[in-house]
Amino acid sequence: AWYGDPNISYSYSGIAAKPKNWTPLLQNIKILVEQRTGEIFNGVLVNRYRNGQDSVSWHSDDESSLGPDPIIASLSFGQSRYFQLKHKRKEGEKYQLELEHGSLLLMKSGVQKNWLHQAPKTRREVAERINLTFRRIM
Ligand SMILES: O=C(O)CCC(=O)C(=O)O
Repeated sequence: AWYGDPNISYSYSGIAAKPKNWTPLLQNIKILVEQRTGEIFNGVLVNRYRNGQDSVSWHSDDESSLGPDPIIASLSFGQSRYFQLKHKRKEGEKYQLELEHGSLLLMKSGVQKNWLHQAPKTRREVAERINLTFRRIM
């Protein structure tokens, strides 16, 4: 689901999505994320991973509506899942993080331009996870 300020429009996975209105809870979380990161956001994409088969494969969040150098804050709840990064040009340069309940990952300047990321499937028996990615539509 995509939530945000009423005037923004964002296209992802080939879908042009008008945002749902901020809920009071999401608005409060957004303010806390802005205070913690020092960045300003106007939308949040909410993804639910029901089990280990729900995943997001390699991509960059580099749609033109996010501007030339998107800054993205990713907040995770529930089941820990792996988050992997690989450099677009430097063969073999890759990282894996475990995003735990309550973790906040900030993808800063240059990350979307130079790196791909994914939240891969797992064969482990895992519970549900919710991930919020705060974005700024330009
Ligand atoms: O769920 C995650 O940690 C990653 C989500 C993601 O890659 C995205 O929303 O672009």
